Amino acid sequence: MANSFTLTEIQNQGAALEKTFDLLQSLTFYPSETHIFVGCGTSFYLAHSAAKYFQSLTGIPSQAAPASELFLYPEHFIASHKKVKIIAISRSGTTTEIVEAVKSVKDLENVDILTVTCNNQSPLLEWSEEKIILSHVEEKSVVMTSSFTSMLYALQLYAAKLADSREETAQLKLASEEMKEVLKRSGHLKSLAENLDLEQFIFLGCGVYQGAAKESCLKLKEMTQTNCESYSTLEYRHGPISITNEKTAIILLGSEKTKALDTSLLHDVKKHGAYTVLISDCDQNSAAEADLFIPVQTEAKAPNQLVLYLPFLQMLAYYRALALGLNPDEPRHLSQVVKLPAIGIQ
Ligand code: F1P
Repeated sequence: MANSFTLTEIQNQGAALEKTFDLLQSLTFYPSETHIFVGCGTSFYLAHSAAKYFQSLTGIPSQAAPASELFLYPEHFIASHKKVKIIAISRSGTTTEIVEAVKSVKDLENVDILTVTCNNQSPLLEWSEEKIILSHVEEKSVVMTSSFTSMLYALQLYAAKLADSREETAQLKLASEEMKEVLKRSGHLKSLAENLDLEQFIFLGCGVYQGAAKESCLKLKEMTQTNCESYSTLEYRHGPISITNEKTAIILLGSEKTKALDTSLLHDVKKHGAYTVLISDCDQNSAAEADLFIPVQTEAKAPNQLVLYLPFLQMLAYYRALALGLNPDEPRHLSQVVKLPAIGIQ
């Protein structure tokens, strides 16, 4: 497909990250006692990874929540004696649940809002003490690709700022510079995508890689309606492994830290017939159990290199959509923004 918005947006991620880096250098932020990262769909999976990255860098307790749960169960997330920062993440800035979530907590005395969005007209901005507006990420597609990497990257830079870590900022800069090289290799999963004998795809990852694995699963589901699931890596043995057979592809987002565990899991699922893919910053020798190994070659130390895992997985979904005769720009039953009629929050 020569004129696919999705493809163009995936391919332009490198340039978008560089602009995001420059923007973040000009912004100032203030700490808070706890952080809650909220979003819907892709933006929620981003929240997963961002919260873990943030806590590991700053030591500030952080968690992720679907935006809907913040307005339904605020007591699960907000303690009256603690100062809380809500990180509201939304490409459109207009998704009903995120708007309702922010509306429901914005006037609480102990709550501040930081909005991260690609829409400078979002109503969230008016209610926010702090703002990260990535107006340079103008996606026309329904599925989020470049907006995922840029908003995640912005929140990594935000964490590095609050941690006052020049080392981490320098590492993150490296990652954005390396994105262009990664994009040149991002077609690595094309033949896997085109193998229609494979009927179910499982995406595994733990730590910050878990949110990225969930997002990769969502991309494939949205663009191709393929039967796919995602788990924290070692959870796969605890039940889900039962569905593994020779029509299963297991795609593991691994890292140097987990390489022994990653290898032994791949060994186990291969025994049940699965085709195994390892995407990792580990060396080739640790990838012996993978039918296909995609090295994330980078000078940036984990987990600053996280965004570099995504292009391979976004392109997997794109190529599979084409192989199935689908238009990646027009996912079934999905629109760019989910807007609900009055949802009657009590
Ligand atoms: C979130 C979201 C996307 C999904 C679709 C509908 O949007 O759920 O994850 O792919 O485009 O919207 P947003 O709140 O980040 O704009």
